Amino acid sequence: MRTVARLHRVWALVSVVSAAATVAGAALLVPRPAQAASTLGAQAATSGRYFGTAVAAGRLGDSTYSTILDREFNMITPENEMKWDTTEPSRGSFNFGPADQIVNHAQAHGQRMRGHTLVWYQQLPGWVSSIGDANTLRSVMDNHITTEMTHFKGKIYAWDVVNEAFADGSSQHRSSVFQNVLGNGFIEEAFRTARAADPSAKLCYNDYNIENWSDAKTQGVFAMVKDFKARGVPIDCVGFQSHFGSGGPPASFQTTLQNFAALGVDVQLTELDIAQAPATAYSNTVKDCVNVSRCAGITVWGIRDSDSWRSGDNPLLFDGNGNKKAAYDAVLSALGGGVPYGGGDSPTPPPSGDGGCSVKYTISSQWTGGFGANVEVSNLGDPVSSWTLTWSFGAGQQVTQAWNATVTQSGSNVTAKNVSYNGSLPTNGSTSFGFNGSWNSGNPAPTNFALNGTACTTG
Ligand code: 9MR
Repeated sequence: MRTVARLHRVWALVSVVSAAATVAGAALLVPRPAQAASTLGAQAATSGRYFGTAVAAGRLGDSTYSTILDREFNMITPENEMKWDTTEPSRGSFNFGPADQIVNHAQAHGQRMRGHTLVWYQQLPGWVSSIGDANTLRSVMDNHITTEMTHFKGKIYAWDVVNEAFADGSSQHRSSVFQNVLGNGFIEEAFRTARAADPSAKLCYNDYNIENWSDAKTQGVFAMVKDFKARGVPIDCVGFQSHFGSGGPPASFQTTLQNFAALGVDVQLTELDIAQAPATAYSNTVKDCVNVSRCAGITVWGIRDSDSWRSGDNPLLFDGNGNKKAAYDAVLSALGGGVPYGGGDSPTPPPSGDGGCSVKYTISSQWTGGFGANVEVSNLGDPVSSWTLTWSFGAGQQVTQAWNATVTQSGSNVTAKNVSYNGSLPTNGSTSFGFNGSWNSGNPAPTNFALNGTACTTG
């Protein structure tokens, strides 16, 4: 018996060695595509971005889970562990244990952290939601922000300072104890307090259903960020949660990201998941980010389908066994394109004083009979407080819907006017707007743009 067992062992060893030799030989003869050697995090890093996931502390002991986590992801958001009900379950009594577990894991594996979240109407303990006195609530909120941020100081790349403060389908704040007791100013108060607590962390506003440019909620958040930037209220980034149906992102998502970025904030996709995870929907989403230079990175909301808060939708990049899905390959490949993070989304305009204007006209998508276009106009002359951009279509195209500008058309002549928030264009300032249109025989780009009557260069 002993001899037989030893023989088996020897044979097993020989098999392993010869299998390894075969694999090594094949690798020498048939070079694998470069992409196959990459991971989501490494591929995102080639353009200066990160690729992250939500992590649950309770799953770190699952080796399938942690193996994928450490191989693929270089940014981590705690799924629940930094929320108020966990971190301050009763007033002044803080519990950072579960979150520390995740932060320690991240530090040991070279991963950065997004902090999620300091002020949110959900997962909020009853002792907070029952406060009715403004002074008490203000001091409780500020103390919560300061204590939690101080605990993690220097370890967090970006904080979701305020989460989901806007009402669904509306440009107004939702009802919450913070809104109802402190009024509109609670968001500003939270951001100012956060900046003082950890000046090195990026401060984000995070929300869902703000991906479609024409939605009222998107416009409400946009107006808030614009106002914060104008008044010097500290804000560095906006998180677009990106919980999508199987169709993926709305057609205007890239425009939305670009318009927010143009306010001077980073944009991030913070909780991405897509029902049924179609490869194309994932690919489109990633492209919308990597085409915008201030889109800093993407976080998916969980690793395997079985880890997801919407597991019935199978919305993630790995199946329940930890195998890569088709969407994984689509994401990896889409991460390879785009512009560098922070690299500038448009060509540097000529020096001021040249006068005139330049226009970059991009057909962002085209299908039978229809197309979407983005128009970026740069003012190279004196500052203007309102603008009209005109052009004519050469092949019977017709604008059907526009955002970020009011567009009318008469015959082939198109007139686009600024909307309330983007009329002012300093010298060398630029703005973008988008539209959908129809076409039949052809869809050539217009060349005769004029800004307030002055001809523009194109390209
Ligand atoms: O994925 C989180 C889930 O485990 C929690 O039960 C839930 C509680 O509300 O929160 C989920 O995460 C949410 C995130 O914190 C904020 N945006 C929506 C996410 C999905 O509900």
